[in-house]
Amino acid sequence: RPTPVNVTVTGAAGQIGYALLFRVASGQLLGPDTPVRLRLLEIPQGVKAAEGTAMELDDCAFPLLAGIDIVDDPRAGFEGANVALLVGARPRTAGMERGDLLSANGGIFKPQGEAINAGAADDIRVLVVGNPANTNALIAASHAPDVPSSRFTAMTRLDHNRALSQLAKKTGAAVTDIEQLTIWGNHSATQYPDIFHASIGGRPAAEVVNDQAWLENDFIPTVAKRGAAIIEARGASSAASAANAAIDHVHDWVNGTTPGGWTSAAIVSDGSYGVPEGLISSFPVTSTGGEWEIVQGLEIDEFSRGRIDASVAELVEERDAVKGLGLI
Ligand code: NAX
Repeated sequence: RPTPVNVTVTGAAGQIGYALLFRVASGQLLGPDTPVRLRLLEIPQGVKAAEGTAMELDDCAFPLLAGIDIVDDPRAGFEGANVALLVGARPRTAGMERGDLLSANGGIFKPQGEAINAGAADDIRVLVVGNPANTNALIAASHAPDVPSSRFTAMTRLDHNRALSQLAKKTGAAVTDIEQLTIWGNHSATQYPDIFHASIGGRPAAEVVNDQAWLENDFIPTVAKRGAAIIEARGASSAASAANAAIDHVHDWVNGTTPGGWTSAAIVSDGSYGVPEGLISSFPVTSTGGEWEIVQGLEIDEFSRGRIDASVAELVEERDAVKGLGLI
């Protein structure tokens, strides 16, 4: 029997945690042949609820689940971790300024980055889900100097999946017919879902859609503001779909993307497409051998350029703000 992979999940008692843990334990994160040992990292107030979730995990008798530990100390949380899903974060509450939000999250992601640096396994792979995800990933990465920055990523896969689904609905295609769609930039309302390199059943997506007004006034805002629409409808933010996207992201990172296709993930920029080096920004990506790679050589027209630049400008602002706060 193979050695279990250590998967740490922060915010394990939250709603995404509840939707995520059962899928990790059932083998959907790493595949049907890989046993997992779960480490649930919560704040002290969250420990009891995490224990309840662990009881339910026990009650599933998952064949691949090799054990569960629950901790409230980041050092213990990341000791020996191979995969870290950083879900717990400080949400924006009424009256909170952006600086307050970034500071509060710096107080979470700085010690977590340090703990990953101190104790995680050499092959550690980190996915940040907790918002502001790109900048939280940047904070964590900057406090883990011994871990390659390519191991810190942030989630835009939910945005990617939302875009796939909207495009399928509009064109009557199956989601599996759509390829090479991209989310660029920040996981925020400025993100740019780009269909100009996508194909639907082998035809250029923009040609199949043939409706620039729909693209600008419907598709892009619907994808970018989907999170708010879910809150409005459900009375709670996206949880199962966010957990699903986290599973997709790590699964593809570890097992590889399908040949010829690509997906979207926020990874550290090497300067590609004019995105300043070091920012954690969403790109079209492939994964082989456990490493993300940015798809190169795409032609970016003026419309897309403006959208990408606007989202990247927001990431630069967030980076400068956390720099100003001494968080990176
Ligand atoms: P919940 O409020 O249900 O759960 C968050 C959990 O994190 C709580 O149990 C809390 O005790 C725990 N927590 C807080 N600080 C912690 C720390 N320092 N260490 C460990 N645990 C800590 O939120 P939930 O709905 O699960 O959402 C979690 C995060 O995902 C939020 O920041 C949310 O904004 C973000 N999202 C990101 C998405 C993305 O696409 N990147 C989409 C979904 C979601 O909105």
